[in-house]
Amino acid sequence: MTTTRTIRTFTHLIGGREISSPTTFVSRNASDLADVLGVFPQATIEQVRGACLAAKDAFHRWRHTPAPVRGDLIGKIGTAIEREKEHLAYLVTREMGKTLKEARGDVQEAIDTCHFFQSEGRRLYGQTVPSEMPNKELATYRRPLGVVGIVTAGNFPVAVPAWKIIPALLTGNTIVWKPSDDVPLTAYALARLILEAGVPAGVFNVVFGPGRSGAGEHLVSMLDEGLLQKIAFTGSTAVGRKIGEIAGRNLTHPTLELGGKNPLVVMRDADLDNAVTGALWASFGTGGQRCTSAGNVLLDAPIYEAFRARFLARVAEIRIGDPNRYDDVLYGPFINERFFRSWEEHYTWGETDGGALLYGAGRITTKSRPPGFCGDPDTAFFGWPTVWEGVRPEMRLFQEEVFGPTVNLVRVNGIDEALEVANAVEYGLSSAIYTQNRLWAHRFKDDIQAGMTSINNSTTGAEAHMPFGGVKGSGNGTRESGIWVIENYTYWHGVNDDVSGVLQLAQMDTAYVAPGAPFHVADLCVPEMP
Ligand code: UN1
Repeated sequence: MTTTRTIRTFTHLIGGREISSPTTFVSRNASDLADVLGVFPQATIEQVRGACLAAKDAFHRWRHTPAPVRGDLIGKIGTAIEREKEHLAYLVTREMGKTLKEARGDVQEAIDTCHFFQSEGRRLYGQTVPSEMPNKELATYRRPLGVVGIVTAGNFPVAVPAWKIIPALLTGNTIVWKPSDDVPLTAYALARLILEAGVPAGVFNVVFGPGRSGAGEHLVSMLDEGLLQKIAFTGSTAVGRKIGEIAGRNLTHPTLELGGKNPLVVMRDADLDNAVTGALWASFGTGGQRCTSAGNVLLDAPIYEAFRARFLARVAEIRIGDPNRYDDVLYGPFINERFFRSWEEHYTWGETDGGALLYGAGRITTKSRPPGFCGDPDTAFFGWPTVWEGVRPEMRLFQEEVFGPTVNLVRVNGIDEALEVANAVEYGLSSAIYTQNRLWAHRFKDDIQAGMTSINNSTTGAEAHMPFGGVKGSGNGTRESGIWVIENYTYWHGVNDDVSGVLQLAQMDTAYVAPGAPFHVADLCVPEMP
């Protein structure tokens, strides 16, 4: 659908001002690439530096704004997002391509995050600690880090930025945010709601542009200029490693939320209907474009054939199409052409590695469309739901994140092999097991190498106040959400307050109690112990 409405040009939001750039890019409707949603500026390195300097100038005042007052502002951000929930969700569906139901969930996750952190402003506890000296007090304080650079992906355009922005603001940091160039319109809308709530000029700044050779790289390079005290990133493991190196050489601790190839195990005693529904949603919900999507479904040998038959029957019924026009589709288009191309390439891995293709035929076109496809496939990049079997841990199909609608069925025999195979992947973000056996469920949650585990539920769908993050190739151990994220935006400051009026030397002047003469219990043992 081509429209005749005027296309609006947007600006960066830096230091309370609207700033344009010499070069621009456009945002498109993910389901109809001819539909342009807006024109956005591409920040130059000078503009990114300017944004960091604005954030640096604003830091002193913001860190001295009392935390309960900052919390109140977070509450106002939540209220603004809640008020605009339907419109924001509409933008998410158009720009990113997830269904409206999921888009509402994406926005709700940001509202939940605001609700959580609003009261955290009244609870940013430190500790009082006993001293070994008289008339001396010890206490700990959480201190903000300074200017935080935030770089986010396009698949959760509201929730994932909020996971970073909200706790960073609450704890007294100032921010420069570079949203994904797949979703600048949603990002702009979210940013305006954050500013509307009353965030002082310079505390929260937004720069637009591409990641590679653009605003994203410029922002990361500000670590080397000493203008950022932290970078927080959600995206691929390859980019995360590079950011981690730059952050490391500047002795800063980045937040890195990276890829996943998440295992979902179905044991022989599982409720198969529930497991098939869960596996279908985990693999194909959001078109597989969640870092928590299931990549390998591990099936216990006795139920392998039964599961496969039921799963394939359900896959053939999946409804796919433009979620703006069809409200019953399971998934829409690829977020961008790059994700489509790498998903398309994974078909060649299957051929090279010897995986057997059970279902799927690459890009959906007018000549090649699955039975559940609705509408015109040529308006964007849509992919067939794809299912492989005969996949083993040494294969690329098993190991690498694809970020698209594809899943591998992997045969295992018993809980020991299920765990061994589930842990054979280089990632460790999410995981799931379907079983009624409490011991198997217990062993899985005890031994699985992952940051998150579901028992009888999908690998996706973490709640907004649980620790989100992974192990191994999925990140550097930082966590988002809930109380755990606060560690990543503050440092602990230990304070000794000596009111004694004299120099008291810890460890040396401490009046440890002198022990009395030793008492030997053996003296009471009559007759003597053999
Ligand atoms: C992501 O894909 O980067 O747990 C985040 C989930 C969502 C968040 C996913 N709540 O699937």
